Amino acid sequence: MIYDDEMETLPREALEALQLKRLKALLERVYATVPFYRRRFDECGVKPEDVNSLSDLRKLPFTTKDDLRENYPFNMLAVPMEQVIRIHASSGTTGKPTVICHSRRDIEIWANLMARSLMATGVTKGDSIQNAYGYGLFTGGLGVHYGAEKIGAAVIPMSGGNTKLQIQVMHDFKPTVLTCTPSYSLYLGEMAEEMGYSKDDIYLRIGVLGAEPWSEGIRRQIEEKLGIDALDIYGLSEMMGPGVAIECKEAKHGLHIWEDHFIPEIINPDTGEVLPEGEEGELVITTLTREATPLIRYRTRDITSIIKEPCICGRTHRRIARISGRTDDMLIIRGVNVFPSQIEQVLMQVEGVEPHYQLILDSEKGLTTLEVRVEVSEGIFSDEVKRLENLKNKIQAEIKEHCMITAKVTLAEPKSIERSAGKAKRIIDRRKT
Ligand code: DLL
Repeated sequence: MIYDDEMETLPREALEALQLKRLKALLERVYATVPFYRRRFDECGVKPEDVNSLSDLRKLPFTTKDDLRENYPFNMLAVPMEQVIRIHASSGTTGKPTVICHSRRDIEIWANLMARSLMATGVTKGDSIQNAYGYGLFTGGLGVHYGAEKIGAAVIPMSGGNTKLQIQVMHDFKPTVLTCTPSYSLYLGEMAEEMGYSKDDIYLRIGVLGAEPWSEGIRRQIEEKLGIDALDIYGLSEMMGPGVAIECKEAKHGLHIWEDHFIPEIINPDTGEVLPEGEEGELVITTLTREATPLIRYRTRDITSIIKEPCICGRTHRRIARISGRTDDMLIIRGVNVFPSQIEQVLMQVEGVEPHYQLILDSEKGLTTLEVRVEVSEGIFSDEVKRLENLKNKIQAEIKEHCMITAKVTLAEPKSIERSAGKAKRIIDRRKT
């Protein structure tokens, strides 16, 4: 089912005309109201009226997370503070948090895009949604909540954590949809088992999972454990939150990015050059309709590509490939670049390995070393030492073959790696900085 038939299936030509109209209006607006943008545009020698086609967007400078930090908290505002009705901030593991303000219209559009997204995964009015994304400054909880209400589904505002209660509710209230991070959904599946419930005791049919990278291997594990269709949802606080892009249930391949509100570009992260459609690089997004904190050519640091082929679902908005990592998460092990997702893919192919792992970085004589700590299943762990040793060697060899790096592999006891109610923390950096 399609939430907004007209917009979601708008012919490409009309969609691009709408983008250009919105882009021009946006540039006029930010140039007039945000000193930061006026200064940046002036430095580059461009005026809003120089942008007359979508490809002219390339004339404009990028905006980065550092720009948001330097303008902390409210210097990027494009509307008077009285028009702001909500303020979110991202956690800021490195440095100050980034602050994003929303006008009434921003919240309304976000709710609509979330409604589109949920419906694309197969959620309808009759569904009830166990929303286990965190409510608070994090955008997951409230983002899903407003979208679910828009389509008239019943939301259970659980937020993250309190895992035993989540299972009780999942069993007793019979929700049909689960929204949380992929890693938390695995933990919920594990806890359900521990509490003596099987797949047949829970009634979930769909999982709308995102906020962190995950692989096809993890998807299979989640679908199997919970008996659901697990779909990928992408978003970031800077754009609004969840619902920027979504996998549709028809293709279950690539995520439609809502192009009437966002213009995606893929760039070479080192040179800033725009890459041809289909090539992998850093995703850059321009917000077309955001009022309070519009962003021009915002560098997301997320790595993906644009899928050229039209989708079988009939939506005309292009798809981005599953996010394969972040530019700042790339590991360099003795000169070889590797993303955590590549290691995850290898691990998920090995029988007896559980979807819980950590990548521990350390340094030895100035060089980065990597330890892959991965849980193995119960049966295997109680096996004889020799078999464990063989498994370890096998994982090490597979990593060497597919990622071209040498990693130390440690097998961890089942359930020994800490579980998270939100985004999993998989990289532990012990290098001295
Ligand atoms: O994570 C918003 C969100 C909430 C998205 C719920 C989906 C569901 P931030 O905390 O600002 O916002 O983090 C944004 O998380 O730049 C990506 O690196 C990562 N991310 C989000 N969704 C995905 C995904 C929310 N589906 C950052 N796959 C982004 C991979 C994702 N990474």
